[in-house]
Amino acid sequence: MEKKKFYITTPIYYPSDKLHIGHTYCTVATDTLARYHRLIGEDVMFLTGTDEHGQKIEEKAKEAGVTPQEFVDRIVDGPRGVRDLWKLMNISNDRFIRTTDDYHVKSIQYIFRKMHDNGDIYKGTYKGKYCTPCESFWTESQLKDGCCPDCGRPVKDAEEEAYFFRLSKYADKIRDLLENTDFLEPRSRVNEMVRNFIDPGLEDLCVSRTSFSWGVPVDFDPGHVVYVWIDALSNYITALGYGNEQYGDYEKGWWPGVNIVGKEIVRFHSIIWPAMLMSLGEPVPKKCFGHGWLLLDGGKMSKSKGNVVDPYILAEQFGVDALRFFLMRTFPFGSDGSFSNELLIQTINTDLANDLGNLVSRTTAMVGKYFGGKLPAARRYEKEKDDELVSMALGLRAKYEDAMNHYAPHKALDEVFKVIQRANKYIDENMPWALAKDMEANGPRLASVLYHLLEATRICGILLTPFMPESMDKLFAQIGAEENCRTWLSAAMWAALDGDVSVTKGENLFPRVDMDKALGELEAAVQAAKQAESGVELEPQLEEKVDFDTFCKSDFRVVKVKACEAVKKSEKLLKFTLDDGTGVDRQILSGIHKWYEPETLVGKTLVAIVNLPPRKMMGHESNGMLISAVHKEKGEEALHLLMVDDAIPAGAKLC
Ligand code: ME8
Repeated sequence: MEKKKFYITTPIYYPSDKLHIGHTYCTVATDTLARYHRLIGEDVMFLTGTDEHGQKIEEKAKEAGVTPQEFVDRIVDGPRGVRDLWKLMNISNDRFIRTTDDYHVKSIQYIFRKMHDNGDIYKGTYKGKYCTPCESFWTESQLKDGCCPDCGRPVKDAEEEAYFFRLSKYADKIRDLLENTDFLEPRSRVNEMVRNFIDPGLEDLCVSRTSFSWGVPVDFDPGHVVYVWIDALSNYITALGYGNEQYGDYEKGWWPGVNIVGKEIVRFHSIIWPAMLMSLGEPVPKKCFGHGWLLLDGGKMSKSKGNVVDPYILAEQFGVDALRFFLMRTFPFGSDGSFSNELLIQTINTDLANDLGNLVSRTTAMVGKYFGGKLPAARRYEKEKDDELVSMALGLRAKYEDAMNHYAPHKALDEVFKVIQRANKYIDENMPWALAKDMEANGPRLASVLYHLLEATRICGILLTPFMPESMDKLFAQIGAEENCRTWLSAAMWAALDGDVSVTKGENLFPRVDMDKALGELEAAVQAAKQAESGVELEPQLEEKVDFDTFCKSDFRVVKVKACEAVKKSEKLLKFTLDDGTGVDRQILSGIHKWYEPETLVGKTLVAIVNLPPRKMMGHESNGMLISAVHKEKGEEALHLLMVDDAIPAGAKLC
């Protein structure tokens, strides 16, 4: 019998900045689901890739003094680039698409022409608003406080000859798709889409640009490039061979697939993308799942928040599987969640070191200690003591399956950990160490207890494989589970392990993390990475995505420099004593020694953000950050502290 096909995709990453833990979250989640579908026996095609065109990339490449192609090549294939990160994170994608790949470009031209020829793309003049960082066109009515409703940044007026896609024609069909099918999940996103976009009336969408050139050219009208979202969304079918000869998989039952996307791009995936497919006469995706955001300090993550959220640093410090697990365990898929290093360490210690790690190490150690590593075949089952654990472990697969099929990996993990916790309790209830005191009388019972623990561990291990593939391989090796005991089928079977199974106590799978030590090491790694990066790439403040409400929480004040000195043993840091109008001196450290001698700053009137959490730098506490302007001068980073009129009193609030 032919296996059921399952096609799953992540949104293709937009390489305008470095990848952060938020992107990693999205791709790890999709990988976990892909691995789950392989585990249950489906034929899986998992696609990821990069979305490489658009005005923003063109601008960034210009800033960096390279061609757009060189710019994206470096981010995608360069050291610590996109491919490297997915390799490190053990992402099991079957295909990787780049929208600059020749076959994709060819398909986009085919798709655009087809939609044009069937009357769904027509020429007109575009007058409206454009958000460059988001590559999104907006109508006046869609703006929020005059700014981009997605990122809150200012938009530009735009007017140019352009092609339009008759999105309005598909409004009723899209409404039907959203409201009357389970295409879009979580269901809360349906309301959002219908209320914000369908109810006010779907307008035709501008789908070509003439003011820049880094995109797929419209082959029948040179000078126009295809709107980057038309280009990017199509990747899900061009990667299967739609409109090109590179792959012949489109017709082979892979499409329609499942699109896993972040909530801010649900609009593109649940309205524009299905409408494009309708126009092409192709089936719409089976599912669009819009997951939530990982937040840092209450806002969406972005590069300028710093390297603490650099997935490389976290994976290198805590291990890939621990990081993968944390992302799936802690944040309900579909909702936003607040990331913190402390939470990551707590999760590793509680779930992995204490619960799972202890279960494995205690069980394997006891089989070693009491039976020399090989269980004897003689057993004594005690119904009232064993039944609960056995039935919980046997019932686990169904609960797990239900959660995974409903895109709720966090719930699946909840169920697995209930069994792990029950198994640890079973050790305490049955006290193997007490049984071992009289091996002659209790040997068969002790063997039975340990076998049950191995079996419960084995079942949990199978179900944890999509989350932590490498560690579960190690776990199976320790508990003596051969290939046939690692299958989906055997996850609903008791006594799959040989009666006289051999066990090896191996390395500790998940060592406990010392919170303070780890936080210190993390900070050092972050600083080292920043140092390595500084001068190589300027952090452009314009690229920061901060929504308006978050921005309003920032407290900027005028401050006067009472004293300023260089920090000993630091080449960069200056220590400021500031009058901030409160009557109590404020201390701020700033890495600007390269540009200023401390004595020249005494008496100056500056601007600082004063409500950041305190930070320790070289043993000194810093309470806020001085604001400066940075730019590049002859390839070198230049910095100017923001100085304001001395007539403004200390403590004056900037708003
Ligand atoms: O959107 N938390 O690319 P992208 C959770 N190229 N998910 C996050 C996140 C966060 N803090 N930050 C980003 C694009 N993501 C387009 C997609 S698909 C045809 C084109 C997620 O690099 C984000 O929601 O901006 C998206 O799903 C993915 O990372 C890539 O984001």
